[in-house]
Amino acid sequence: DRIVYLKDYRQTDFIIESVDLVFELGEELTTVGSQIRMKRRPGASPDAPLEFVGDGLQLAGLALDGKPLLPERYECTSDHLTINDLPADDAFTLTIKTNINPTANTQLLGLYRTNGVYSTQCEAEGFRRITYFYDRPDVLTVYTVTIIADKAKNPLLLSNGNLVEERDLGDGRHLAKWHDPFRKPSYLFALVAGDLAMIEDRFTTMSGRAVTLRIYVEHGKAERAGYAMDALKRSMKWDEERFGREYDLDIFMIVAVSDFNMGAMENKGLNIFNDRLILADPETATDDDYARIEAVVAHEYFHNWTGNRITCRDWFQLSLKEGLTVFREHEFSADQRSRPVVRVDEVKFLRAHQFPEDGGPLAHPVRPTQYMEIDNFYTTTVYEKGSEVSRMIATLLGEDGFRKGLDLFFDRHDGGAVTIEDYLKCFEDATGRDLSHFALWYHQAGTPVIAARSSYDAAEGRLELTLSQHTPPTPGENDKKPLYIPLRVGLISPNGDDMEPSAVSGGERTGDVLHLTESEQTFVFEGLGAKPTISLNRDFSAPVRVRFDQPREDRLKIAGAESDLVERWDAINGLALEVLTHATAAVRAGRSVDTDSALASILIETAEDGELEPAFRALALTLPSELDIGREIGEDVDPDAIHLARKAVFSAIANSGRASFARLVEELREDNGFSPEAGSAGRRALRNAALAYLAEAEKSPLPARQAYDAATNMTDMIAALRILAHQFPGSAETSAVLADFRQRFDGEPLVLDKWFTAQATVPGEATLDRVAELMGDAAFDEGNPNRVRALIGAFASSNPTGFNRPDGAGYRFFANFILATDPRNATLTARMMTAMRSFQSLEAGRREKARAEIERIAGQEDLSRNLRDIVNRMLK
Ligand code: B3K
Ligand code: ZN
Repeated sequence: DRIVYLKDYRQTDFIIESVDLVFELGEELTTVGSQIRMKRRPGASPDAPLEFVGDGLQLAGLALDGKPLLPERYECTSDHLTINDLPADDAFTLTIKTNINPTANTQLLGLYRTNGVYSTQCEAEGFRRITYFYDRPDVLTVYTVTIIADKAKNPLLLSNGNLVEERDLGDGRHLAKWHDPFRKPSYLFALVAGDLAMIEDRFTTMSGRAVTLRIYVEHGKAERAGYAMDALKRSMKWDEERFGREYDLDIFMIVAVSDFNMGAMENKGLNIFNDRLILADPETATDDDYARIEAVVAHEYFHNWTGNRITCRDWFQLSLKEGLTVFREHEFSADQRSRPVVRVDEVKFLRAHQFPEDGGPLAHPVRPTQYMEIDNFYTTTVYEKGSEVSRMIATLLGEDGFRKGLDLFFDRHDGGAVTIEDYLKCFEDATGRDLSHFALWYHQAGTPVIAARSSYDAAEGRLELTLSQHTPPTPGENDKKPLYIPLRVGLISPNGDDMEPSAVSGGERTGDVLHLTESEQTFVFEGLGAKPTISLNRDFSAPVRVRFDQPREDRLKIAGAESDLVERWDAINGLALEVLTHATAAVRAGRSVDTDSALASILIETAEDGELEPAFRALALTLPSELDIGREIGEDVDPDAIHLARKAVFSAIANSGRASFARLVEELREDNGFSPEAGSAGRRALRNAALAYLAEAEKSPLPARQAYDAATNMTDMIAALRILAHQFPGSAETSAVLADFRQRFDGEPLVLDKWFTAQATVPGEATLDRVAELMGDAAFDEGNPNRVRALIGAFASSNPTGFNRPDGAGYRFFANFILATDPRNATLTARMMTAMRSFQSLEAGRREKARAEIERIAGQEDLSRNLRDIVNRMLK
């Protein structure tokens, strides 16, 4: 299999001036006509052939300036088209016809038809499944798209840009023609045809232009698109206010489809979404769904500037658009909701997904230098770590400096396809700060570990803080260099206020940010009237692990009173992890679990603290998951021991806080209707977290059963159902509620996904059989990625005891599923396979059984390139 290297990048020999596409849509036979106006690039060799790529294509015609090309002039297979003897200087027009079958396209990449709707997914390399082309992000051109289709079945014909023509063809078919004035790469091309419902709204941009907004969804679901529309308008406004970015076409459309490989896609003027990220109402969507919808609608919209107007030169630069857009999305969410709560969620996500990626066999830099399959690089490293890197630039330059740099980026590179170096250069030029050392964040993989030690000289009022950094080796990269790390550090006085030293030496300090640039550095703080409590990495200013052997009383102080809520949560979480890992060790050693009462007190006090917002209290009250504990332990992991230990700690907290939990459940009852707004969501989160403890303390399914019956929204309903399924498996109440839910939401696949997941994640050996049984449920559809992820994906990635059954049956089942599904949808199987990437951290028995199954997959001959790439790297 071919490997693509960054160092091999070179420009194309030909330039495309414009392309005209004509689609005659047929369910099993769609013909695609492509008329490309092009010319040789000045300076390119006069006899270089034209080399286009395809993927599984069938050529149905080829002409140059209107005359059919003789076979000796070209060479064509299903995956490439090479044409010789093209004009040295003159412009020419190439006409290519291909035949494709959208119904047979189960990969959901290129043009596919499911559920009666034609839609496309072209990023990263899907356009080549439609026609032969320069399917690469640095070839930008103007598209005109004509769609012809049966009118009764496809009243709706959409593509990028503006509608310029629409007419009946008289034979039952009709035609629509779209023109997108903005030059774009092929990965942003989109087409949708079918019969859908629509909601419409308007937005007036800051310069006074009226933009029509439309969201298309399945018939009968239009009322569920309102929240997405609201989120879209808020995103448009926010991007104007915060970054001065205005929308540029007269219409912005979103289409929700039910069969989609990922979350959503930012096609110019025509975003295509997984319907689970559009559809919401109180009865069918949870608060988390609302938050995701808001974030993803914003994310895809923000791509219009960061990704579409300025795109990537090549796919190695993917984080140029993704990391930056995630950062913009995070800032938007922080402004719409509670900033510290949003930040804590980001930290949790990064630690749960990106850190393990960075510490495992699939580790790669934010800007990789090689790939076998680019689809496998849409990772948490490229996205979330990439976002953290942009956040660190903002931390180093300040909000104004960051804005200046970004303004320059938009000015300088609008309409371009650029690199991460181009991006960094804008911040350097706008602020005068040298970012050459900082740039290493893009090129070096692995999560840095910062070790800290401190000493305080009371007589001198001087604190010395020594920080050292070390990045563990990652595959193919043993030798790590010190990074440029901005670390926000708080010094807290005995009475809880922040202290400001009279002088700081040992390295640069801007505001409360220490610039850690060496492998070891000692910062000296002078003029401190009392011994401070040190709070490291406030607001999670750098994506690092911190090892700081801090006295327990300091950690308790941070957990109880730190003004930076992110650090406060982290201290609470750290105490919980410590208790839970000790408890796990005790279980494995056959000792009884020592359930620390300091932890229980701090959790209960925080949960009851009316000064704090409920969403934060809910975060504090929720114990780290079994997966979190496994990651903290890191090696020789025994999921069963973790499960027992967590259960014991959970139960002890439940018992000691029983009265408080009962009170919270009572007080937080909300009677005046549902609002998806963050404050109400926080109250529901706190109440449901308390309910889980209360049910445990009462050793009874009744409180959850009552909550289920009383629930008036999906958040409360699914929370109650989960408590029953996870804490009271096999009880009569649990069976009754599971059956009720199944029947009540029959015909609502997105809601039943929650039902699948709640059951697939029930701890214990018995779940495997239940998952296998659920595959036979009428609502399960192995061709639909949402269903597959909700049931099998959740089982593999979020059920440590069930999936890692000591007998290896979980792995065998999963491997069989992956092998059976790979031919159908390789993007999906490769992505799901990463659930096993941390198998080396398991205890030896499970580890070897897991390895054997991964090896069994790797031993098959006809694996997709996607899956082959993942299993090969996992086994290296
Ligand atoms: N850019 C798309 C992701 C495409 C994934 C291709 N395998 C959505 C997003 O990040 O906004
Ligand atoms: Zn994106």
